[in-house]
Amino acid sequence: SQGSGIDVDCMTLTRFVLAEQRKHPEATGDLTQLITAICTAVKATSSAVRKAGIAKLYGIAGTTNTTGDEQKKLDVLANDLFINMLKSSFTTCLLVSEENENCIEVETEKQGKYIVMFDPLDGSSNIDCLVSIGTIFGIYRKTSDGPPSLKDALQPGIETVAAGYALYGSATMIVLAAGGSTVNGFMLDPAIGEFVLSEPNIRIKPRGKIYSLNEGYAAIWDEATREYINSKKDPKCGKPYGARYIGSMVADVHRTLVYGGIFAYPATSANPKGKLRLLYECNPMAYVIEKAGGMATTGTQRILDIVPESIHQRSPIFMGSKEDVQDVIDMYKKHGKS
Ligand code: P6P
Repeated sequence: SQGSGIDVDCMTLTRFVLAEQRKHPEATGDLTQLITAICTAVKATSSAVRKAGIAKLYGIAGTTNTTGDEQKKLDVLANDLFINMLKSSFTTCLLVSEENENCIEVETEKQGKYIVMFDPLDGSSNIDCLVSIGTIFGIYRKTSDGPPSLKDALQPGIETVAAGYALYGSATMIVLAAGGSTVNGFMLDPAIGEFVLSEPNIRIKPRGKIYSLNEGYAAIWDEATREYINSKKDPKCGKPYGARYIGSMVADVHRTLVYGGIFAYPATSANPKGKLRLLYECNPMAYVIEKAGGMATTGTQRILDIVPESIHQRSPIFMGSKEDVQDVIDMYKKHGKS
């Protein structure tokens, strides 16, 4: 910078994605346009989240979403922003949102080749106590002939074209895995309203020292989860792991990516498929974690290999440092599940 504090050559997310696009002569620029539209929706959502306490934007909107949670105004606002920005980017043909029971088909005249799964404001139960919340998105290509339909939304996570999340934390950051082999973090600079590359090529440690899950369900975990978590708290050798749980997936997964360790939302006898949704929570986060050198499993199956059967289906998930996740896979094998 030249004393004014402004970096006159800052690497914005738009520049970064454009440079990535230029590496592929056949690229049409649609993905660049799509990711730019997502950035706009994230900036507007970030502004609303930061003002919530002042503008009284939070509070019950009086409607409930498909999962029965009471929708808060910010949920509704974020969902409308993403739907409108994605549709008006002319790059999408089908959308799946946590807030909408059915797939959203883009009007014919605005259709493009991409399908986007997203959770516009994940962790919304934390809004009123000002705990960090986030947006999660996964981008797929429409490969079938004919008009977009439900089957186009039921692709396994391995078909992901790009995925990432926005964290509305002490700062607003987008972490993006866009096709290439690296994961990159972009911090929103409010002075210029741009996402600027701040964490290039994020890699997750092979092993961490933190485990992260809701221990309130310990009595209804399966035996493999119980024995694994006990081995973190009272190891036969080595030091116990630390426990951290925010209860907001984007915040817990981002800490896991940056510090290492393992995040889990396992199956319980009450919820045999756990709580987190495959299409717009598990898959995008699993894609980012794998691209950063980590792993993501149900305990017996790689998350990205699951062939979805419905758009809001849930999946148990253990994700993070590959050696920690491998320990879970070995534990499930020990308990006769593979
Ligand atoms: P629990 C937030 O409501 C959320 O969907 C995720 O962001 C978070 O990881 C999980 O649910 C927390 O669930 O059962 O631990 O409160």
